[in-house]
Amino acid sequence: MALRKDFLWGGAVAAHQLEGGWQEGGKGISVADVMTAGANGVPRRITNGVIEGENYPNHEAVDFYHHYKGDIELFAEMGFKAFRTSIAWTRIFPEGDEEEPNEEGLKFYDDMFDELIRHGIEPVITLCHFEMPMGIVNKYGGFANKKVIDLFVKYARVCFERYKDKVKYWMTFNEINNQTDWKSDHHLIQDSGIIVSDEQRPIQEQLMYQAAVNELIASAQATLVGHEINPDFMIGCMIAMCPVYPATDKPEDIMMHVGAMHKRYWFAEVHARGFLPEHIVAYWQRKGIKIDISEEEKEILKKGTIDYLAFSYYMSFATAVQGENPGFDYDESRDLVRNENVPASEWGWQIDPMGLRYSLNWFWDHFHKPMMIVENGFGAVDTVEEDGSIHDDYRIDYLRNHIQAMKDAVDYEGVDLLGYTMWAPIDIVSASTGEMKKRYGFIYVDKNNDGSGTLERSRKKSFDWYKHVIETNGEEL
Ligand code: P53
Repeated sequence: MALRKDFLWGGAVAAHQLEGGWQEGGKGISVADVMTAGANGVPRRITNGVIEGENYPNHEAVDFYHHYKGDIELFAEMGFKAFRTSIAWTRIFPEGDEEEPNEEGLKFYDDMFDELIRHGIEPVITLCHFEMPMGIVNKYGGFANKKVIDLFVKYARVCFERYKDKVKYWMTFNEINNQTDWKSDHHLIQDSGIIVSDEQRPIQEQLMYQAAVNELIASAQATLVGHEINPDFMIGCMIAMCPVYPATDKPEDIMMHVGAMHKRYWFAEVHARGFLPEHIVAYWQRKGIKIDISEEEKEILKKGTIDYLAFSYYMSFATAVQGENPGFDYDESRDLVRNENVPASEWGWQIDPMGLRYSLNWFWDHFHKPMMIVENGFGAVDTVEEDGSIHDDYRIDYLRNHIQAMKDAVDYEGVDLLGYTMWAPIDIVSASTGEMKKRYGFIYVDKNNDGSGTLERSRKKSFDWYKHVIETNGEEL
């Protein structure tokens, strides 16, 4: 088997990481707007509102808001068939709970989608990519609150209705499973809009599970609404796939791998199969975690399953059992070990192309749903030569090896793959660190960590390489 003829080659980004224009067109403040710039090993801080004198890299980002026409022109030059981005919830509902949507925000995406379509590029759209309105965080406490389900479904309905003739491929929540690492304040606010108060610290894990369940219900409900509006919609989930290998062949480590896969991927089980898997229900009971879910909501989960499974893949993890742990309960902040069989990037992300083939097989064997790889890429420091050229052979190597592994899963194992949108075709703000210098793009943007730079765009060596990959439908890497 080979890649399908209509394979969706392209690139992926998220609104808050490239648009900028944080106060333009009536946009409200999102969780990304209160995150400061961090660095490698230095976490981003979440400030109480926007504070004068702090560096918030997402406020301007790379100003796609004003540059999108030129940028799309460059994507078209590479031959993109698809472009994945997100709608900033705060452009449509600035606070999150308004009666009426913001027309100027809707208009911006109308124009941008038109521009893509004019170039023959299919928009692939995420509804919620780490950019929940701060209004929802402050007034409702984020997704731990059931009321937020309705706010999300309303927002989804507005988008589906408005763009029903322009967008076919949708995703509800980006990397819904990053919050598996529930001890991380960063993941809780990014995924669920939760800022944990001192009183809530003891129930932090329960808060995460309740928020995730509410998101899964909201996702299923939105999927049902979307299919009513346009039965041709393809509505998917989006999972951060970092397969967790057993570090050794000790039986306990194998079970630890099973426990880790359960904890990281039960989200996908609900999205794809429509019910809460037994292992997670058993875990909640054992830990005294109380989850509020009605019979009616369970019915929604059952009916609103996904049409395709989208996932990101950057790296694999490895785990080994640490001491007494009969439940093989995986704690992501404790149970990961370095896998010495694979190298790592400067940011410590383990580079493992075979892990992508493994992931495609794991998802396929579990769910038998069509898949899309909606993120895969290499964050690295680029050097601009005297003449302005950038020789990013390390990026080409990373992508080549991963695309080869993806093709192998199609050729050898016959998995059903719809497309591949690499992260990110143009340099943008890093989600985890807020840096500019952790670059992913084929297109260089002259912008630095401290916010300086002309925002000028230029082509890296990888630009022509990817163009050729698309031209040959992945035959020549
Ligand atoms: P940055 C963790 C693990 C894997 C992917 O990440 C992750 C994360 C959370 O940061 O995020 C995804 O920019 C995410 C994108 C993000 C991209 O990976 O930290 O969906 O928004 O930019 C790359 O290097």
